[in-house]
Amino acid sequence: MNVLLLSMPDSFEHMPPVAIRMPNGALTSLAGNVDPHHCVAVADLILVQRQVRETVTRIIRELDPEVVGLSIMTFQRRTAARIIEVVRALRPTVKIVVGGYDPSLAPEAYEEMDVDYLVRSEGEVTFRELLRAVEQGSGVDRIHGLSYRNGESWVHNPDRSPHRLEDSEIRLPNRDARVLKGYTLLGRQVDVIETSRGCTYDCSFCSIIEMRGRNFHTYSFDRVLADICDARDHGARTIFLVDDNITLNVRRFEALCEAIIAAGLHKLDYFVQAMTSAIANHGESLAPLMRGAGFRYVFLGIENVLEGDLEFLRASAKNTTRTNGQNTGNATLKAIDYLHRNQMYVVGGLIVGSPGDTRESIEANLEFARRYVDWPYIQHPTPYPRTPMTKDFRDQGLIMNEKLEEYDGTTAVVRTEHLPAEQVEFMRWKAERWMKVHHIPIALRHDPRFVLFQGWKMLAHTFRGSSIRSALGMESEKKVFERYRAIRRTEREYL
Ligand code: B12
Ligand code: SF4
Repeated sequence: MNVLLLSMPDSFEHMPPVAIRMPNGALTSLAGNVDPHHCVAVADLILVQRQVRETVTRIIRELDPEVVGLSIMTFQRRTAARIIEVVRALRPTVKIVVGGYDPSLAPEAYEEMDVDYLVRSEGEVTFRELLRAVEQGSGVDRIHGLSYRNGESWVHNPDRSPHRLEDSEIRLPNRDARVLKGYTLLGRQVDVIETSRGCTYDCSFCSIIEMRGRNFHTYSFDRVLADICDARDHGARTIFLVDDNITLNVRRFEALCEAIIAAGLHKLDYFVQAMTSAIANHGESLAPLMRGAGFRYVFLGIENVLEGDLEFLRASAKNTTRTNGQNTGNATLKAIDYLHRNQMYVVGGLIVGSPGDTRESIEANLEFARRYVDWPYIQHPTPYPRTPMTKDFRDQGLIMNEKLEEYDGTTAVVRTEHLPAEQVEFMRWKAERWMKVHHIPIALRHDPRFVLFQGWKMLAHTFRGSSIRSALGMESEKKVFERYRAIRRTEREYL
């Protein structure tokens, strides 16, 4: 059968498509795990953000798929609904399947759409079984993890347990299935790799626990190294490790760094997400190994520098440093110090706008970011389906905006007890633009060609909304902010 898999074009403020266009790892993993006689095409629509309708139409005409699958996050739901309409109009009898975080956590939202099947949580085996059933015209009622339309109603089969990745059931991704080009991270071709899945923490803003429960499974190093080689052979020079929490098992992470070095794969650049506590408590041995293996940017889940906010976010435990078995305070500064001493850069993941936040508490976090992080990745708490935080915000009546396409992390959709949502967003936006400018000399040293040719576009993106009048101080920052928000609104209309 011909199968088309699509990821959505929607991006958010910290992923300017001029500089960052990453592949969706889920779709190549699905493509690598269907029965081999199927012909699968993967199209990451982030690569054609301004030609979505034309591209989907062209690929559907060329491939003539019997099944079309879409991978969807919550802020992409509206775009997904529009793409589904386009696909249905072109091929009325095609089977449409949705999967990913949003369909898994809010399946009811898809029952109103013209969708045939919905895959909940991990998809490789469920999707493989679904294609077999569609091809053979057999029933789907025994496929775990699948929901399907049955006349006017929907049937939700029992859940599928998380895969034990250790048993090698999940084969390598199929990167040959990609039909669009142009992946980049600051001018170098980028690819994504998984070494593990799952997390045992339960931060209140994170969707992971509702998605798959509290567990942690790992791929063998042989498989991970083969995956990195495959990404490199497909042209990647930068690798993004998309593990939910690779730092849960620090000894394994250290051994992985050693394996990357031993395999000679340390000449690639690596990006990874990490907990501050793991880096702070094991940085002495871990950080030099990471640097040796080629890690360059580390996305640190700092979340907040104030204890009260960390408690609300349920993120205190993963941000605590320990000395001689005793908790000895916040781990963030120690973690940053280890990374900096080993020539790595810190992408500072912070969340501002929790219910108790005041102007002063937000400013304390922004000031921290100005002083210590190399690249800010500051977001607002966003009430994604079924997270514990969503319930807290709803109970307190603090959710101000129900337009899901604006749930992109940098649009404040909740207010605090003391500040309106817009004020929270304004403070972050104003501070963050200048923090990004400070990183340009470092990017210039590493990627001079890219920064010289594309740097101005990145600056234009960062400062969109500004004008000559505002640069001369003849217009207020609030006015520029309003223009920026209007531009964001039009950007979100992908088709
Ligand atoms: C890596 C990652 C990123 C990377 C993305 C790199 C990339 N291009 O892949 C970066 C850092 C750039 C990123 C950015 C964002 N992310 Co993010 N990210 C993740 C993370 C850590 C892992 C996702 C991943 O790749 N997993 C590996 C793949 C294989 O698993 P998977 O995606 O779940 O796919 C499986 C199933 O879902 C299913 N499936 C998925 N799609 C489909 C489609 C079909 C047809 C089928 C059948 C099955 C299926 O099968 C797959 C294989 O088993 C998750 C989870 C977490 N712990 O935080 C968050 C997460 C997905 N991100 C999230 C969000 C909100 C964002 C941002 C909007 C803001 C932010 N928080 O940073 C931006 C938006 C990016 C953009 N487009 O502009 C949310 C989504 C919540 C929601 N309800 O929508 C998550 C869950 C984090 C959270 N807050 O809880 N992210
Ligand atoms: S540590 Fe990271 S992956 Fe784990 S629950 Fe918290 S935010 Fe989610």
